[in-house]
Amino acid sequence: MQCEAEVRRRLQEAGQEQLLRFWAELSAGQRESLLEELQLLEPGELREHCRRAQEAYREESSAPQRLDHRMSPGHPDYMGSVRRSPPEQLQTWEEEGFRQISQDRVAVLLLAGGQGTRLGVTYPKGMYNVGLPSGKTLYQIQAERIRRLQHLAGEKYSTRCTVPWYIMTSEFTLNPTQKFFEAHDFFGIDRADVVMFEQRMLPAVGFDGKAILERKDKVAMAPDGNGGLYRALADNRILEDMEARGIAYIHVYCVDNILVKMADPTFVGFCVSKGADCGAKVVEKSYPSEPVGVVCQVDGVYQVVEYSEISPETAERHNPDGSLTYNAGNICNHFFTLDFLKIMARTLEPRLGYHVAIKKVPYVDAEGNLVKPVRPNGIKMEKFVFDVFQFAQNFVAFEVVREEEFSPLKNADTADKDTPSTSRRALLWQHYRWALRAGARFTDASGCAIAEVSSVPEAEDPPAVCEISPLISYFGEGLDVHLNNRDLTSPFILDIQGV
Ligand code: UD2
Repeated sequence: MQCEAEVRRRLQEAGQEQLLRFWAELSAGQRESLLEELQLLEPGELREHCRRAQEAYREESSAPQRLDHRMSPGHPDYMGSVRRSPPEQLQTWEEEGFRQISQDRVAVLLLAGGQGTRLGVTYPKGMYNVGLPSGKTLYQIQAERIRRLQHLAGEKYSTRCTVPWYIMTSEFTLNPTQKFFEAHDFFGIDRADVVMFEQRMLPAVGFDGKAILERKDKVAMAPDGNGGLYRALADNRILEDMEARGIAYIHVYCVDNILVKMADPTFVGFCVSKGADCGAKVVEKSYPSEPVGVVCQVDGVYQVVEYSEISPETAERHNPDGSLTYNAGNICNHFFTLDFLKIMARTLEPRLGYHVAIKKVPYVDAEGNLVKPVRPNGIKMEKFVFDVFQFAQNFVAFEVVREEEFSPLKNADTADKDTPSTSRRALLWQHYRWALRAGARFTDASGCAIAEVSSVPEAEDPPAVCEISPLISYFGEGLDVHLNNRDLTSPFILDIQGV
């Protein structure tokens, strides 16, 4: 380990020697952990990071970055759609996806390094239980979907296949995620097929261009955004692992969408059939100011424009037929070929720009008191996973049905959107619809029939509660054999123990 004098010299070189200002007060253990943290910060990079953060903050506060005048919706040809494609076409794509999965050519990659601050829990979001009758967490649901998918693809093509699960974590989420998976025996997945790796962290910077101390012996660090993926892939030799397993296609998704269709064969098959190197799933925005990014073109190349980068007027723009002009809501479900990821991680990553987020960052003041700021005081710099779209040779988008595929968990139940309750309801409504389609009828505890309801009032629970294990059905398939012509008492759970 480097000694204090060496670390001090490096910090001086970076213009950040304030990080050692409490040195004299620290115990031997605290000194050691601070030196350990600081020696990882390369002086040139640290100086540049702090300079860039301050500059980005100044630009952002003088004139927020708006991209409106450079945006266009893109040519309709790049977009496939579940709603607008004939069933035979969807089936062809699905078969292609299953074929690739059955040959061990498809992996899923979960972005799980975020801090989940809006949800307000101290543990990783994937460990969250939204209150389903089974009590399953998001991680368990996802694991069971992978297992079912392997089974379906294997059955179709008479193979034993594997969909490896790569999980990008950060300093905040790696340990608890590992422990959680171990405590649950990897939810029945072979642990060799679950590969966790860590993204990098970057110092949070004050408005004066100085990195912030969150304790006397600890720099305030934050993950480098979900676009930190590309550096993390290179740092951890993940692409080599994929190559060794024969993976060609990767479905990247974010942790908080309870309806996520991992390695969705239709989406994978669509992208593969189009010869795409890069693809995104989208849903129609539900209202103009909805906080999702929109997939569109900027200066003629595809990219996602975040909700913060678009003015209310542009978000409100309508086409002559009444539809929204910028309607393709990004749901953080991306397709990449391994070859594309290799080019990104090994060559083009430095060309991805940073996005600036102004946040409240707890810090120690000059007197050494811990302060929880009431107003934003710090700059965090992040890269975004979708910023690579601009480098795609053949970018495609695939529009899916929101009720079937997108219900993110972002906020605590005190909010009215994207909460544990809305996620739980979205899943229970979906399973209720599947059960009805399979021919089930519902009764209450006293045996009275519960009338069927087909529309989905967002704020209400379905009339009957029915939860179906992903180990039994991935997208509603194969339920007739379990549910046709059956009277089910609500609440009803269909799990493998009951089959
Ligand atoms: C993301 C999308 C947004 C929209 C929305 C839909 C990005 C940058 N924005 O916005 O366009 O599609 O989702 O739900 O993708 N994460 C990391 N490391 C980090 C930061 C985040 O792994 O340093 C993960 C995080 O754990 C989560 C995902 O990235 O799984 C999305 O992060 P978020 O919830 O902060 O993104 P959000 O909701 O602002």
